[in-house]
Amino acid sequence: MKRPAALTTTFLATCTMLLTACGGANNGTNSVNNSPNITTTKTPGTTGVSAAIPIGIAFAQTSNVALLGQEQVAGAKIAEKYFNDQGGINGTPIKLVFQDTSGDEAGAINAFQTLINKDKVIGIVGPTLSQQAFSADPVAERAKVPVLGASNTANKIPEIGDYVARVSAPVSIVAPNSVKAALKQNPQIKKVVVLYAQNDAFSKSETEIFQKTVKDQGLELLTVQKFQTSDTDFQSQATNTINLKPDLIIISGLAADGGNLVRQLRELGYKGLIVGGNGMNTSNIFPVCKALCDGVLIAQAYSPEHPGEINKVFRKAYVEQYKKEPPQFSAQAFAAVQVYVDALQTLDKKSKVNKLPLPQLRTELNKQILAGKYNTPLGEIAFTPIGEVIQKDFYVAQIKIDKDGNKGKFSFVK
Ligand code: 1QQ
Repeated sequence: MKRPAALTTTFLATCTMLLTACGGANNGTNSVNNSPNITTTKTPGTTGVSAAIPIGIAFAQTSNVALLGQEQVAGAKIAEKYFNDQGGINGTPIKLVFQDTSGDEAGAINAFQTLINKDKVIGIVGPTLSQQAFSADPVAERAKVPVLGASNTANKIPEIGDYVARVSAPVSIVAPNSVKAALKQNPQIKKVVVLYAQNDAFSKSETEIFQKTVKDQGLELLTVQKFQTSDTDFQSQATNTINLKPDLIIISGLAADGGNLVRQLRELGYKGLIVGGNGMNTSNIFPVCKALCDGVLIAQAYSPEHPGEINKVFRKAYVEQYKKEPPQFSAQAFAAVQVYVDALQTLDKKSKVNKLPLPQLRTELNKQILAGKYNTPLGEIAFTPIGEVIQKDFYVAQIKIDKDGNKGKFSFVK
């Protein structure tokens, strides 16, 4: 058996790539930034943002969840530079304040508390996972600080509170597209196995949608198999799955576990189509399943080809820096920062934002976010009164890995 060796190699490869990503759980100290904050209040009771307007960014920069979070950091940084080059908020620059959420709830709560109480941000983008949002967003809600989810796609995220909205379209709208794309590629598909990570809120929410889609499409659901996002050995689930001879396998998990599951299904001989969910929507799974990632279908809430000026600018900046097409998580993070910038600009024209007391600015900004329309790289978006994103265009991509098994890309099929 060469599986254990392959597993170790994969884990090491992932760690090397991420540098700090495999350092373990957040102990609550590594996300605290002790350097002086140039945007600290100078005028008592106001934001005192003479230097820059601080926007909090709470993404996973360590742990396996950084496989997803690092793409978000990239998108947010491109937005910061672009909008400041354009003059910021009517002449005042924005400053993104990054706090690492790591991969769990405690890390996200810690990052939110630091951003709200120490960094005195006007609003927050994040956290990376819905699993984290259900714990951390209520902290912002109680403090009356706006939160924009840039990657939270589980059911009932906007319902967390009045100050919670998202630019990331929900699983109910995005996920069915990939199953339909699979049926288009292989109309013979009848029998389906669904697998999901039972310790992750997003995966549980997405699998419900996948299971409903399977039934709605008149397909037979052979079995539902569960795993944990921390699992690396999927021998039993993969064997149970393959023994039932499915024509399609649908996985809801995160990047490391999802990638390993794909790899082990292929190693055990599965030849049919695989649909992966949003947690696998990153080229950071390529080092995990390598050539065996080839062919996985994943629905997308962003296409690099989306027409429109702002997407051209974003795409060009991303390609110049990273030498590949921008991924969905980067585009959504850019869009979330843009929503803050556009809303602040509108608000600033009514009453100068750096003159408003911070609590009032946070509340006014929250109202303005929900009222606006935004022309982003995701297309034109707006929000329902409870903060759910309204977005028009969705896509499906398929992973294509080069012959040598080392490089790959997301190729759009719809
Ligand atoms: C969620 C997600 C993640 C997989 C995105 C990074 O969609 O947790 O809601």
